[in-house]
Amino acid sequence: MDIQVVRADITTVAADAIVNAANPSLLGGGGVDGAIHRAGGPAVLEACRELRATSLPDGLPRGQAVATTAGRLPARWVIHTAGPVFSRTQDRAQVLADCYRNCLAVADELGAASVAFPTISAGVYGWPTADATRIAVDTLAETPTRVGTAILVAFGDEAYEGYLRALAERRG
Ligand code: AR6
Repeated sequence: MDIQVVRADITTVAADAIVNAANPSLLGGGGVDGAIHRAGGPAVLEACRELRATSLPDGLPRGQAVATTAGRLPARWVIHTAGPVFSRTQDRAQVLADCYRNCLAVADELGAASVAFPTISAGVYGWPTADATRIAVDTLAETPTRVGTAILVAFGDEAYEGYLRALAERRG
């Protein structure tokens, strides 16, 4: 899989699927979640409510992922995942890696050729950006998938530099 890094607002990225750093309720919030619901329009929230009423009555477990329509966004699907709140214990890092792995698994089921990711857990959930970007790069590079292109969307300089550093270290 080709891994690209861009500086952008993810709601403007025309990938087949964009990933939402959501929460277990799936019913919206701040940060990138708020931006995606605002730009995608009511169809995205409607699809999330439908999931809560059917397959996910208790919400989306952290580390898991589920797809909905992208509404008015320039993407075909939104893949929602709920990241872990930061703590220094190793199992929390596994849950963050699970978010990336499960988003790719959902993208494979959809047949998405390109997937754009925000820096999951690096905002409201408090994960240090340098560590969050490294987990993103390492997990995406090491997960088998039919997705051709992963687009890492940096919303600031720290994330942009973190992605580039993590990629450079992998490429030696
Ligand atoms: N495009 C790309 N990246 C963005 C955008 C955007 N429009 N807006 C923010 N980011 P956060 P989390 C970056 O807080 O830490 C919500 O309330 C941001 O700079 O959106 O996983 C949810 O409902 C940061 O690098 O998500 C949950 O309750 C990254 O996206 C909770 O926040 C993630 O920041 C999830 O917290």
